[in-house]
Amino acid sequence: MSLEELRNQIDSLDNQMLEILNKRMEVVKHVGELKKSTQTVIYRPEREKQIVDRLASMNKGLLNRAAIEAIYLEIFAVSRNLELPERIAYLGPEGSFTHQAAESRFGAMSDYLALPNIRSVFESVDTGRARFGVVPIENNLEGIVKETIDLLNETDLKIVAEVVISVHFTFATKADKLSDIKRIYSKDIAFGQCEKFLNDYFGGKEDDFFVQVDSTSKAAKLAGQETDSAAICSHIAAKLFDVPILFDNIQDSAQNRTRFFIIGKDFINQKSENDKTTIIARLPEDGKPGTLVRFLQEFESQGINLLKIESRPVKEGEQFNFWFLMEFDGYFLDESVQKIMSKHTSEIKWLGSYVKMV
Ligand code: PRE
Repeated sequence: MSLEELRNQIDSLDNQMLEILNKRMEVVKHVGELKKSTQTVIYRPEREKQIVDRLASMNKGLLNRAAIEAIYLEIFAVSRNLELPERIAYLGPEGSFTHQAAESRFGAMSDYLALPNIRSVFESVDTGRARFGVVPIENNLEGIVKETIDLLNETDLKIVAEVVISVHFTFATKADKLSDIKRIYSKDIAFGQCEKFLNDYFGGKEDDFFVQVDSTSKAAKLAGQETDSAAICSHIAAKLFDVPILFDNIQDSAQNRTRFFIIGKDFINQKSENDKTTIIARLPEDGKPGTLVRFLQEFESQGINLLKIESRPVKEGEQFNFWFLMEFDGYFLDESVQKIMSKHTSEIKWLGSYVKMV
């Protein structure tokens, strides 16, 4: 078959797809109206996952799960915007890994707001300027993001979903050849995480060849303005500032993953088949030995699998007291979870139950 004939086939399939997508949007519009009349929330991560799971399991064609998911996340983002335009605040700048995490969940169509720090993301959600916020919670190489868990402790915002993305650095430049490059911009952490690549390609260069800037997005922006510079940055930043990617995945460790929380106000997910719950526990500080051990044993006796426990110092008071951020398998209304939560109502703050991604 000729290229023209093949393209004609594609055009006709695209026509059908457009028609079907518009039909889907008609139904979505009705869902939006129904939700408006019943004051129900638009974003339903567990329903979105159910749709992707179902399609991936029945799929017989060339698309793999990741492709189906990528296409559907955009469809969901358009659907949600049709139901009610929602603004998403994230820890900026534009092109940051948090931006990448936000886009991976809310698609390219949503209305995004890049904010300079984690506290302002919480504030914008709390005051209703944004419907959801996206903040980092932990990185497998660098550990927990203390500011995020402290703000979850201080505010009444809830965890709507978790997103995990692999941190891949790219090497982007407008230079035609590597030998034309006079400087590389990036952030200190990114230089540190791409040492092997830098040694292999730029070993022996003077120190001022490597220029440290505040963010990898800024690096991409600068490299986009000069034809003899390069940036080590995220994929999304290179795309955003139109800098061609010369090498992808240049980080030393393939295991660099960051977990993000999507936060919202007054948000409760419905139960899915695979939920995780996050709580904060402030146990009595009566000085008696074994308080924490006994609390943890309650999870064991209820058959609940604990996933994480992080301790944080209480800021007020003269003593060194602690509170704990804990995560475990299950939904907050499960009988076993309720047994513990109802016994410790004054000591437990529920932060959310959401679809488990890791
Ligand atoms: C829909 C859109 C947004 C939600 O996050 C989940 C699903 C969809 O496009 O399928 C529809 C919808 O609003 C819903 O099923 O609750």
